[in-house]
Amino acid sequence: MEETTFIMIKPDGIQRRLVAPIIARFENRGFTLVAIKLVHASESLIDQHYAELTSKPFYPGLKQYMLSGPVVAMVWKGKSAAALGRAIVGATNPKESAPGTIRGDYCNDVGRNVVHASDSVESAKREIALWFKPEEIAHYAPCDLGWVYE
Ligand code: DAT
Ligand code: MG
Repeated sequence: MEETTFIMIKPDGIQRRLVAPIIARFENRGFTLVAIKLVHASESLIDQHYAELTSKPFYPGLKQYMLSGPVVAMVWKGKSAAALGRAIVGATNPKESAPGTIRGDYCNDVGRNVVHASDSVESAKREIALWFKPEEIAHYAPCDLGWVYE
């Protein structure tokens, strides 16, 4: 239950006023919100966040998109948070993201896929450390945990 994942609402998610519906998906699934902030990222932050992708042909467009407005950076906690977070967000390419996932319900194009989710426990640790200082992470136990988890 201590696992955490990094979820980010991308600039199009904010511009399209999807912040509340996206957050609701994680709350409804029993995740615990432990960090949240609105960030207009720097070039260096985006380069570090997407370090594995900087040589891809689509990277300049991805970077311009990620710098085009603020994002909502969040850390969510829960059992299998990284894997479950990916499942809630859906496949990278909206053509493959299933209805019922965030991308499957709100996106049309891979370059405007409204939300990011860490792809593994290791990526989550790296991304959380990149976007948040340790003191920005809250430590508390929601009162309904016994009703979310057996
Ligand atoms: P994900 O965001 O599902 O983890 P990723 O890490 O492979 O996917 O890529 C990061 C983002 O880059 C992705 O959300 C959208 C963009 N992207 C990935 N592949 C792309 C492609 N073939 N063309 C355009 N944009 C792409
Ligand atoms: Mg990824």
